[in-house]
Amino acid sequence: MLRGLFRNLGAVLRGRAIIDDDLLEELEAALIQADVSAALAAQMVEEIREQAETEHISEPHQLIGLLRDQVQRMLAPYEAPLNSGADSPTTFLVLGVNGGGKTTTVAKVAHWYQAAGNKVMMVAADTFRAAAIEQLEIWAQRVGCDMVRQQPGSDPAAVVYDALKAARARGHNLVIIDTAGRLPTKRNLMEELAKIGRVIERELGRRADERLLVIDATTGQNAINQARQFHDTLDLTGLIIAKLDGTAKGGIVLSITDELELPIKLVGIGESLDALQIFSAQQFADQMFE
Ligand SMILES: Nc1nc2c(ncn2[C@@H]2O[C@H](COP(=O)(O)OP(=O)(O)OP(=O)(O)O)[C@@H](O)[C@H]2O)c(=O)[nH]1
Ligand SMILES: [Mg+2]
Repeated sequence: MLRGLFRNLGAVLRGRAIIDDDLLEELEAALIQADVSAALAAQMVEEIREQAETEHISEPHQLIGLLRDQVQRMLAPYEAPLNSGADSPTTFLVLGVNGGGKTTTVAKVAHWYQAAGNKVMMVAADTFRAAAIEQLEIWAQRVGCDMVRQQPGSDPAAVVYDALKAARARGHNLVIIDTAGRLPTKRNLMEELAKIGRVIERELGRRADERLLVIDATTGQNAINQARQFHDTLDLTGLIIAKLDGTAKGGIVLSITDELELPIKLVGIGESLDALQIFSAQQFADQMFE
């Protein structure tokens, strides 16, 4: 359960008598503080101001309803289900910066599909970080799904190649690939991701059915540039916002969809296997002021 993603907005509106320029400026500042980009915050508040005027809304607390509807409207186009492949195995490639929540998300998604009766395989394509393979292995045991691994330090693209062959041979219908955390400014590491992408395309005859960037909701505006760079390399199909339970700054969700126009497929709301939700614009907007 999420609460108060825009906690500070409520604080601005509470105890105010009238809607004036002062209040609207504070509202804009509060949006920016909640990780909405400055340009978008200005645009949102301007829209609210005009709407309040035409609808003769004068009570500050009524702005909450306007904001909630506005956020819901803004985000509704970015709801989208996960793609499944034309042929088995459906393949998801999960990527992102260090520590964003990739491995945990892989486990949650695996758990979800496995519980729905799919035969899921996890792929330990983070061969770089010490203990990354063991971490995924523990998750695979908990989920009760198979995992393909190689030695630490081996070529991640080769692990993926093996995994896709094994999935076909053993009848897995969903392959979820965990990759090493990386900064998108690191050329060689981005090339490594591109290579994984090419191996998948060669083996499946199509690109990975989902190329998912996991974004840590607590990262702030940085996340937008990073996402753009990952998108340039892998032509992302969607975003997963992890750690949304750990922030009062839900604004990143607005900024990033506005900038990148990519769907948000899932949100992570905790560390356990079931702390995963399909992204809902309505739910997100409702939880803003709770
Ligand atoms: N509160 C909360 N914590 C999360 C969530 N998702 C992941 N975490 C925590 O974030 C930390 C990092 O998660 P990982 O899944 O290991 O992140 P990663 O992106 O795989 O990290 P690297 O492989 O090192 O790049 C762990 O302590 C997780 O328990 C979430 O939705 N909510
Ligand atoms: Mg990891």
